[in-house]
Amino acid sequence: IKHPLQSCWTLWYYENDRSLSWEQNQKEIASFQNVEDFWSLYNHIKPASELRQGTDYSLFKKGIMPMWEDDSNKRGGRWLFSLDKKQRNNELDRYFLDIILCVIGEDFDNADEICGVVVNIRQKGDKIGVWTADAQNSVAVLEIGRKLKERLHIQSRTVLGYQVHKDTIEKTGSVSKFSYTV
Ligand code: M7G
Repeated sequence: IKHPLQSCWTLWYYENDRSLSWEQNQKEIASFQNVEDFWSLYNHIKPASELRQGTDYSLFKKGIMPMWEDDSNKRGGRWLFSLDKKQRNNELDRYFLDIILCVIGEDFDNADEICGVVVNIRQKGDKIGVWTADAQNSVAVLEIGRKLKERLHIQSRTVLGYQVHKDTIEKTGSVSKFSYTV
């Protein structure tokens, strides 16, 4: 017997091919809706730490594209986990897996607000984002942020920030402000 998940999830892979648009570089890999199929997929793909720089994995509820423009994302934002370079070797994969398990387990009062998870593999430091649907829904955003921080055993003095996608899109320079912190 397979153990069903609350939602069906789709894994995407992004690779930067300059001859294609950003959207065209998002490739759908596979979908799953039970725990066993999640593990066979997870065990089959390269861990994030072994991907090339400039690539992403995105795991979104089926039907939501892993981009700001999707109707489910356009009013939303992300809880951002910024890792430093040395964390790729020992912490990135564990963080990403723990976040995925929280998200697909829908272990939140406001699990409906979660759209997906993205990991960006970048030279300047890898990032994991947990995308939620409505940046104005402060109750949901904060509940999700607090729970993630607790589940991932992030030290209380480490600040986790939430960025509204609109601010990320319009940002000038390399930093965009946090609308919430936990
Ligand atoms: P990134 O890959 O999120 O982070 O954004 P990085 O700056 O650390 O590499 C890099 C660029 O990819 C953005 O400036 C956009 O040009 C493009 N991009 C990223 N995202 C998440 C989107 C998206 O959702 N939609 C579109 N159209 N472009 C995006």
